[in-house]
Amino acid sequence: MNQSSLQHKMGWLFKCLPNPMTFLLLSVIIFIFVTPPEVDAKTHHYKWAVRYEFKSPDCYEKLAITIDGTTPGPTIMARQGDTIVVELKNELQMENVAVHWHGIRMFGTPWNDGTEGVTQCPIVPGDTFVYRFTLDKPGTFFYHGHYGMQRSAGLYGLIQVSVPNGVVEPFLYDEDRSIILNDWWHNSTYEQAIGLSSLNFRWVNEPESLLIQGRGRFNCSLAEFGGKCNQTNAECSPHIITVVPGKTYRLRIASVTSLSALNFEIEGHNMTIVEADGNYVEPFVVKNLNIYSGETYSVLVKADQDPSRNYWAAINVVSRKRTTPTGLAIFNYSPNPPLTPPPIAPSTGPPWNDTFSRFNQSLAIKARKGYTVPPPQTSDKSITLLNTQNKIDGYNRWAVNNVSLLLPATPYLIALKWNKTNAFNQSPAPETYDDYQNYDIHNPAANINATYGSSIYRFPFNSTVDVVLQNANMMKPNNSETHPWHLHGHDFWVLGYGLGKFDPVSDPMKYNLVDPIRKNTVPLHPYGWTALRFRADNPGAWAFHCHIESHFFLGMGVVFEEGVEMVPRLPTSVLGCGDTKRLRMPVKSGGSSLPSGFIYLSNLFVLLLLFLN
Ligand SMILES: [Cu+2]
Repeated sequence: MNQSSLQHKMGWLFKCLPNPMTFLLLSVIIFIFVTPPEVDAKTHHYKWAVRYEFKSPDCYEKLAITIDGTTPGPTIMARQGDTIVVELKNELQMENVAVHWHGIRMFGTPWNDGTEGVTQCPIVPGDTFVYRFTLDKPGTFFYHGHYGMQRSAGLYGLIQVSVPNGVVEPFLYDEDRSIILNDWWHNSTYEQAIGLSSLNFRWVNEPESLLIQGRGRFNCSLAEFGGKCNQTNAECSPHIITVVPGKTYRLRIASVTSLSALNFEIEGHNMTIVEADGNYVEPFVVKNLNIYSGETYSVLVKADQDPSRNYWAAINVVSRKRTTPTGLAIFNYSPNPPLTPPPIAPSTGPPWNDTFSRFNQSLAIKARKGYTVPPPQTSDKSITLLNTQNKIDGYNRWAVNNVSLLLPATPYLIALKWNKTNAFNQSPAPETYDDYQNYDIHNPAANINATYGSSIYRFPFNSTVDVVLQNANMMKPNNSETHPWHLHGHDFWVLGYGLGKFDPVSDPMKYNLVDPIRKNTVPLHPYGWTALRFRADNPGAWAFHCHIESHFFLGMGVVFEEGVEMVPRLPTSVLGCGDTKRLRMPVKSGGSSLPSGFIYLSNLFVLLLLFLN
């Protein structure tokens, strides 16, 4: 029996009993009848201090958000079924914080998703918040700031989840290497945020540098204040990927960029893509990999070239006109000196505007044979989300179906659980856009005005939902951008991509219902559409948004709710803002007001979901 069918069959039980009694009773039943598979599951404890420090990741010094002094922060390495506990202390002094665990579905702990405004109140300066969650699947994931634009200030790191002991993956390799990719600006995130949200709009512009594993290289002769840029600073010496000739490496690549779509390649080496967003994919060989913000991939690379020299690992911007120099790391064949530059110039990547080849790469990724979880063959509901750039009262915004999201002061999950109906607009969010038949996606909208909104989409628990993302022209003629959309709390099936306007009659007939890839982040290509299907089987409130930091900041997102009545009483640690100021109770260390037996039972519930998944 798979997880969804069990949840479906038990749906009546959830409906019949009030919470949290439902939850307790179910947990006891589970405890009696099920032996969890990961008997050796561990709990990993971390204590992190988040603060601003002067850093020079691309040789130019600026303030960056660090975790225990580093950006990227520490890599979390654990196994499927393990529990992660992060005691996060906000030492930013003048700024709130929240950290999202990207790709981890948070079964049973939706309040620990880390999305400020959706699942929790922000962590105020000086406060400590305890994130506790279970790693529901193996794969490559990451974490990042989800308050304001803190990801682009450097608050991010990798999560590497191995298969449980005794489980074998469907490919072989000798060692792992982490490669986290980012874009980097010299302006502060304050300057960026205020510029974006001013009536006198200031765009963030293209990044000054691209970073590989937190390291890039800016040409200091271009720096306005030369004294702050130092090409000999050890912080900006290139990242080194050392390999032994003949061995095969699994490169775990994650893109946390704030704006850029990237193309990654290793000079002279083919890469075999085997994993995307924690899902096995049918292996296929590429010379280079397009990766969008919010995506992760594993690729296998064999060190099978001339071992007497080093090679470039290079990232280049695609899908936006390129002004940022290539980001470089050194693929170092041991025992060559790691910093010896390769003898030839690095690749400058494919043409930035070759949408077609990127579109084809999207189409080429299929679920791995033998590991395919076919999607439900029909859906209960379909919504269409038009992506547009708009004006509201003269301000530049991004909108979905002409509504630009404003996160309420009371986070959605809390408002829903505590029945704070004034916290957000209770009328349903729009399921399609105005004048759908006649809307011309290839030209700027006739009416560029949108409205602010805080409505959400509410789906019956366990229903199957289709989402069609529709791209369009921006306010400027002949411009349409790539938007990588990320769904919290779920993996969805990618049923199809198209270029042009989605046809609700003929396009669904072309959906891949056999072996679609499951992902948590997917690109919406310029002037194109992308169709997804997911099962609303994770009780909670979940953000679904463009992963470009400035686009989400300017309203490009929506919120989904399902089964919120099944979420047990929230820990008081997530409360304390908006309408919940008076609800927050003093908490002992540990960060949760729930009795420990209750937490134990909820962990059992999570283990059951893992077992059945
Ligand atoms: Cu976007």
